[in-house]
Amino acid sequence: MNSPSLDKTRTVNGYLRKWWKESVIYQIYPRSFKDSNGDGIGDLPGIISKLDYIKDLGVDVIWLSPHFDSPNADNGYDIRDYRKVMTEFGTMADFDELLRGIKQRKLKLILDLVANHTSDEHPWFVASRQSKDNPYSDYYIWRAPKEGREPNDWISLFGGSAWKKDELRGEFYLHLFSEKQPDLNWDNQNVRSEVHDLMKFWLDKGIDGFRMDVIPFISKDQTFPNFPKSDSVRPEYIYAAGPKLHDYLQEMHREVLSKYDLMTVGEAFGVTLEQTPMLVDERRNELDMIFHFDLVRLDRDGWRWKPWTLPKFKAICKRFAQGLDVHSWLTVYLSNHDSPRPVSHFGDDSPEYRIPSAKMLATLLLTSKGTPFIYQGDELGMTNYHFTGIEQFDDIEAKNTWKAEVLTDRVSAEDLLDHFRKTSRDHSRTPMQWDDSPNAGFTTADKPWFAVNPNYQEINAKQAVADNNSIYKYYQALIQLRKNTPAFIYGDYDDIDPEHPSVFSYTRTLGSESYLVALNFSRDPISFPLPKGRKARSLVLSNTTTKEEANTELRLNPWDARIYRLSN
Ligand code: TEU
Ligand code: CA
Repeated sequence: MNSPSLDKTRTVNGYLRKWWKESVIYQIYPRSFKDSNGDGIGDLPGIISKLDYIKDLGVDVIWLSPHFDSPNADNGYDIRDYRKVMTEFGTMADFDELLRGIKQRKLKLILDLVANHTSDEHPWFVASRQSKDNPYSDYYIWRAPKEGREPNDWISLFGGSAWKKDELRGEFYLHLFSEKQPDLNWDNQNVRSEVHDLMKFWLDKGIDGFRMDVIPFISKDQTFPNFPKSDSVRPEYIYAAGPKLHDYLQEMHREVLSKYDLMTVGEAFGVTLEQTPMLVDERRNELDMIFHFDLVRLDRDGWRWKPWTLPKFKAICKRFAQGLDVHSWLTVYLSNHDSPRPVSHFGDDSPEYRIPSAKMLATLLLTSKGTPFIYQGDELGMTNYHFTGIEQFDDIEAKNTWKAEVLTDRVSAEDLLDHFRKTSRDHSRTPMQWDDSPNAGFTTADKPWFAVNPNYQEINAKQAVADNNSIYKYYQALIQLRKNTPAFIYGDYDDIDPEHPSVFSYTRTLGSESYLVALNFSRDPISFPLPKGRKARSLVLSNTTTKEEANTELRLNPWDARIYRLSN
């Protein structure tokens, strides 16, 4: 923490100080980040070549999406060997060099622990399906047919049943994701010990923690009741409420996490705000923080898109910023490898407003309450991709949903494509745009593994780093501001006008320091009255050239973002 006012304190505003509460985290999806050997696929040496770019942005921690050996049914979230680097990404020597480069730059590295399931090509599963009485038979969840059918009505989050009949073993196995991602049986102590051991393997190399993939799903009610009759409960809320989740996380904390100075962040699809302290209250010794999905999926109904409003968006932000006590910490994110690009999702990716709206969203991300996560390319204002046909999609979730919905004539191809154009995970997986050379400098191959967004000629890192008014430069300024302003980290949050249809304005207050953030989520110029008795003493940062020193009201331009120091 650069701020001198915090150097010596152990608690701030009632919060215990921790390095991961004061960090800004940058997520890398290795397949799409940088290709170093011309095979069209991103790799670890490619990341090494861009560590200075990441360091210069000002972030503190890198979250690396899975780099482990995988057949890539789900781009690495289907692990075949937890102790081997995926061949396309390089070697263990490359990993060791990457970690050295990260440490040399005083950055930290967290890895993606995918332990709810493995690949069906993992040796454990290959053995498990051979028979019902070998040492690996119970590493996964097998059930006999029930009246010749699936054991219950659970569905895969990628479409279709969550049960697959294995002809070799003659039983069904559970897969909450694709058929090539069989769920591990965490009720089996041997499975838990195997996971603890693989965690230690990487921790002993010197990594600084884990992002834990769908970790709340690991415990299942193994009587496997059907879904509750009311179809209002989405499957993820059932899957995230297993009976022994907290036992297994506390055991993991005892056996592994407590032995290292690390951070953990659980991907908590299906966990409510009310359930959050059970997972992250520091006195429970489970996880440090979790990702919620309420904000990034406020416009979602399963795979379907639905309209959203700013008051609804703000209500979610307020609920989370004010809904936890000092013993629980939050994450803040607007995107990752599973979501559309923020400037297309929540901003305005038109040529006229892409830059101000991307900066406006960055202002929200970096002045909110909770550890901010930046997804690769968002610092450039990368946009969604203009998909025109299902054949352009790579994501197994898109392909399986297409099979389950269109090939069964439940919905029309055009209808599903309309939704995918707004919601698909593939939007965030187009290659990072480094410069205006062919394939955006991502690869020298003629054909990258996935299509490069054709707007790379205007939107690329080379241009951004050279342009003082770029989104990248604005992210740099915001990150520095956050690090030098404890109020943005530990300060109280208050929404100034929750019902305003277009302006999101809130304060962050720590002791005598108080800041006002005003964000215009629209193309309309708006006059926004300041709260009674509060004067904006000085403009700290804005995404435009305005110098407006406000007293009683702000005249906000389209997609304006302003940060003012308030005088009490
Ligand atoms: O995601 C879990 C998950 O549920 C999200 O992918 C998303 O909510 C889902 O696509 C439903 O719309 C994690 C990883 O982040 C994701 O990339 C993996 O595909 C998934 O788990 C399985 O490992
Ligand atoms: Ca490569």
